[in-house]
Amino acid sequence: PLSRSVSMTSLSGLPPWEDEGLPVEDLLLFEVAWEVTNKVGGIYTVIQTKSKITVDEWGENYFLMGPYYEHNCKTQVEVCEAPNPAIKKTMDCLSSSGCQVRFGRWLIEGCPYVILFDIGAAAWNLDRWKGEFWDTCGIGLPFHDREANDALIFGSMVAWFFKELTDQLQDMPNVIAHFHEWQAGAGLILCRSRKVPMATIFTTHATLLGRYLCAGNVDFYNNLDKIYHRYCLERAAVHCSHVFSTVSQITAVEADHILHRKPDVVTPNGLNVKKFSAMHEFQNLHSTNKAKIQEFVRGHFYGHLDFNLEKTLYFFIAGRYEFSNKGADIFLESLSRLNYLLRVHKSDMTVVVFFIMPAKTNNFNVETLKGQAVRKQLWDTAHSVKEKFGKRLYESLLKGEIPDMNKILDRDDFTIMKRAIYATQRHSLPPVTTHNMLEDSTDPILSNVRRIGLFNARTDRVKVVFHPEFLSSTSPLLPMDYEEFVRGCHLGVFPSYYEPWGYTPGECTVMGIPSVTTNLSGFGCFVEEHVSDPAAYGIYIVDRRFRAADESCNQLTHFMFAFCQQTRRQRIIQRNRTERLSDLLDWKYLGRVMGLPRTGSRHRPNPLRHRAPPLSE
Ligand code: G6P
Ligand code: 1S3
Repeated sequence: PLSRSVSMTSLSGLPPWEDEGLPVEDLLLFEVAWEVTNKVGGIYTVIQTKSKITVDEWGENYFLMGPYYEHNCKTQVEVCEAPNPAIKKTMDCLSSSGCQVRFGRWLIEGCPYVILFDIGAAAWNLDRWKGEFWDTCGIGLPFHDREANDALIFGSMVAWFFKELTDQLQDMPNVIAHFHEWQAGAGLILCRSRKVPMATIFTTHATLLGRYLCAGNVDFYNNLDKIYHRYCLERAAVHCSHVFSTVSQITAVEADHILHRKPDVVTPNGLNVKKFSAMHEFQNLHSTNKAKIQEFVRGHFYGHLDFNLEKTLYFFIAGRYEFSNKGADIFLESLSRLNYLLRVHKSDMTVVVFFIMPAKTNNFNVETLKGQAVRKQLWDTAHSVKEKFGKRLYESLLKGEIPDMNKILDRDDFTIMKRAIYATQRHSLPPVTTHNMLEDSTDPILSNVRRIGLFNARTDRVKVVFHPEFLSSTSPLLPMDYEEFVRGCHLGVFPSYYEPWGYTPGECTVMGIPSVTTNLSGFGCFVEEHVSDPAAYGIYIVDRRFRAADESCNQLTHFMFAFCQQTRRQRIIQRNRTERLSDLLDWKYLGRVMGLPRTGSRHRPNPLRHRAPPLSE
């Protein structure tokens, strides 16, 4: 049976349960990750987005395992009894030995079963488990590394669970467990060293060393004591697993060099794509959400609104604030060049660029809030004058007269309007940041804005708005959630340096919004491989691998400048094309086609492997 075999693939290259026709009922599938019900970064998105399609296929035989946190459990999980008797017995066994394990349904699409392990309640075992781990694989975890210690407690409980479970199950059903990232690695190492009869998969979403080496501005020396043992854990998990996978080809190369094992399979990250019944609904959504962004811009740039909003484009970068890993450095440099180009070419286009990256702040700043208040006041004034105007016009028409337009508004009305206009005068430029920054003088975005001088002057064709907080529909400033905001923008710019996959450009794609990515991001490489003319489909790939930084900046500038020269019609056509790529990123497709389109006749042909006609067609 599968659980006793070492190889997860057969001669045909298919997984044994497909090749041998092993029914799903004879298998139990577990996914183990620190981010199950616990959002830290991208792994949460991976698991959450593919849960529906996995439940559709595996039904009652699919379980997620993660750490128990009271708040996460209370807000996301419907606790219930485990319906599978073997799992229930296993949980009872752990509980009677002093561990706390919860079972329930995670309230996301598909409602998968979750098994959550209480790390705190089992912490009294830590010293013993550390000793056992050392005896097993010679990896010692230092006292002060809380994250690694928690990972070991989690792993020890998971391994204990699988030992008990497979004892209960005897031969059937077989157990497959998929572990994600080094935090789940200890469980895998322990299962293998204890010869638990199960098949194991290990996926790394980034390598520890890769991330440290690329970040550049990380305090390397003061983190040295956290790196080596974590690296050992990661590497041991990689080598212990039956099947090792990464989320992209670029991380596969990194893993081969840094972890010394070539991944057996690359499993690109997908999304749960929702199609609208009306084909052009996403274009309408662009329009309505752009209108909301325009309202914000009207307030933020009050007194300086001498640019045409009909000829204004909205670009943005968003994500964790890793200045150089996420490419905010080359983005700013390219914006300065774009500003220059638009000015010398006397372009009538304006670009408003949003940086949505959370930093330490002390709430919104007064100038930004005032902007929205001034806009509101102008709106109220216009509204009350309009009411008066309408009433007088109506009265006059009732008398059968066309009113004298020069007299329909009186002196008071003009006074109110003049006062409202005077209130829009300002003596400072529209602010670059929307919040009071706690580390204003050393903040990397602000420091670079100061260096390149993009201060939102009237002559600037590129304006910058740094919103150092994630978006929320309850914000008094820009009341939109992230999805609405993305839909309202024209271009997402993500010129990352270290990005094993990178969900942000993919999220733009499925919403029909063009984006910029790089050939150092997993997503960028994936698109380069599967779409022959990515730019025509609204995915611009900056070469950060084979070009010097200055050349990459020029390329990015060129992409943005060319984008600014498109007509509205061309943008609409391009958005339609971008949206057509959604299928390629859908788990429905990626979850099934393990080898991707190029690998064989089982897979449907990829319609995107041909050149697209020019945008005017
Ligand atoms: C969508 C709407 C159109 C609108 C256009 C604006 O396609 O359906 O009605 O004109 O967006 O596009 P733009 O690129 O100028 O924001
Ligand atoms: C990682 O999360 P991150 O933002 O730390 O995993 C994500 C999911 O696989 C991936 O998209 C991202 O590039 C990695 O960096």
